[in-house]
Amino acid sequence: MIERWLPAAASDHAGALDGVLLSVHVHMALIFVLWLAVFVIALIKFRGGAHPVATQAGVRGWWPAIAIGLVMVGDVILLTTQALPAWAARNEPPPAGVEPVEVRVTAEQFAWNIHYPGADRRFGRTQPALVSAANPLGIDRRDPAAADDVGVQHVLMLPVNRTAVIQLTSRDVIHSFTLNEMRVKQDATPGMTARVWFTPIARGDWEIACSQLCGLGHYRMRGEYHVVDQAAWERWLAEQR
Ligand SMILES: [Cu+2]
Repeated sequence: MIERWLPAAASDHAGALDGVLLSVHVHMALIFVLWLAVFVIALIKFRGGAHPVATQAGVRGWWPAIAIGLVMVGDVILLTTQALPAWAARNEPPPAGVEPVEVRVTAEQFAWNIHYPGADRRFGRTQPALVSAANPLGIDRRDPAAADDVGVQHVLMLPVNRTAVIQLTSRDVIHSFTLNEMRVKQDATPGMTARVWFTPIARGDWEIACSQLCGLGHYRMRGEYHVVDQAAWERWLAEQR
């Protein structure tokens, strides 16, 4: 129902998060309508014409407590049945038994540097001293594990229906790695590596956004991400090497 106002839901957990969003909005809409009704009733009932002298006593009764109690009950139901389970599922490690695609993403002002480990599934050594325009990740090609590694800027390529694990960090300030269609948003913090995982379930071409105001060039800190077939993904990786 809420999907029509949202970007495409293209990961397997997107439905759960959209469900939380919908429930929160329904909850807030109900509260808004009821408070508005109380407000309008109060405006009419306690208008100056009917009450020339103000009373300091206020309104007595159980209704205010019942109303606030109902809101709290609604909040607790929402938290325990939807929000906390969805959050807990995101914090679990990726499901055992599946072979995830692991990618490192290093944010910087104002770029996304993306490191693929290649066919050996091992990330080669990186060294800050080797960082240059041609090698933004500083991949050390003398390391055998780095021989088939791929380092690119701004292009995240993922195979469909395979869990992707992103190891995310930043080289300078805090950025926020955002894949709207995957319902993924994670801060990239210098000195820390955050792990975020998801499973794309639909093919498509979308945009990586930075959703943390990170400097003057924040607006142009965009990348692209593509979810493609396994074969197309392997072909693309081979082409990059
Ligand atoms: Cu940024």
